[in-house]
Amino acid sequence: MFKRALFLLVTAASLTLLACGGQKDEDALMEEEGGKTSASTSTSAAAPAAAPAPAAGGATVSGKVNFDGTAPAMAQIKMDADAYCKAEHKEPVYEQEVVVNPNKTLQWVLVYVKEGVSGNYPPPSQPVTLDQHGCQYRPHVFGIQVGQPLRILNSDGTLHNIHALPKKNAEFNIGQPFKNMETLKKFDTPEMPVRFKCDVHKWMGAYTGVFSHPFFATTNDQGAFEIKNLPPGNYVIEAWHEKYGTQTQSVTVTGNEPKSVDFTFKG
Ligand SMILES: [Cu+2]
Repeated sequence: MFKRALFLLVTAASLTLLACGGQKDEDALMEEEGGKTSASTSTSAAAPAAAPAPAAGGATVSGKVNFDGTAPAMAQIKMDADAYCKAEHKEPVYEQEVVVNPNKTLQWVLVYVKEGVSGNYPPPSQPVTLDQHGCQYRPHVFGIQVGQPLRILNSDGTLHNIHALPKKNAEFNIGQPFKNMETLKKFDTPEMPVRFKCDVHKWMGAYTGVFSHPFFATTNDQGAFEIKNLPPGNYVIEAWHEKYGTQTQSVTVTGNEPKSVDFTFKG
C-alpha cells in the first residue's frame, strides 16, 4: 500500500518536473543564445562533397579512415529483455563497436583538430540530437561543442535511462519513460571521449567528444569525414576509434585550399 502510494507520488512529481523542466530548459537556452545564428556544425557523418569553401573562408580538411585487416565479427544484440525493443527489429541487430564499411573503411571514427586552434568559437544554438531509437543510440559517435545544446530524445515507447559518464564534466543520469520525451543538456568543458550508456538496456552505448571549436566530424558509411572552414595555421588532426584508439597527423593550412588527410587503422 505504502509502496504504491510512494510510486504514484514519485511518478506524479517526476511528470511535473519533466513537464516544467523541458520547457524551462528550452526557454533558458533561447534566452542565453539570444536567438542569434551561428555557423551550424555538422556532427553527423558528413557525406563527401565537392562543395566550395563557405563564405567564412578557411580550408576544408577531408579524408577517409581506412581499415587494414579482417573485420572482427560483431556480436548480435539480443533484445529479448525488452519486448518493445525486440519487436522494433525484424532484422538482426549487431554491436557497433567496429563497423567496417564495404569499401574497407571504418565508420564511427571521430576526427577532430586536437592542437592549433586559436580564437573563440561560440557554441551554435542548434542542438545536436542523440536519439534513442529501436533501443539503440543514433548516432553512435558524434561531436559537440562546449555549451552547445545536446537534445536527448526518446523515440521509443519504452523506458530509457541515459547515463553520461564524463570525467571532467558533470555526470548525469536521466530516466525517460515515455515516447518523444526530450531533455536538453550541455557540457561545460572540452573532454574526449564521453561515454553514454543506458541503465535499462545494457547493450546501448554511444560516445561524444566535447570540443571548444567546431572542427570535428564523424566518419560515415563510406569512411569519409569533412572538417570545414579551418583558418590558416598549423594543426594536429586526431582520429579516434573506440576500439583502435587514436592516430594523429599534422596539416598546414595557408588559405582556403582543400586538404586531404587519410588515416589507416589496423585490425
Ligand atoms: Cu535503453
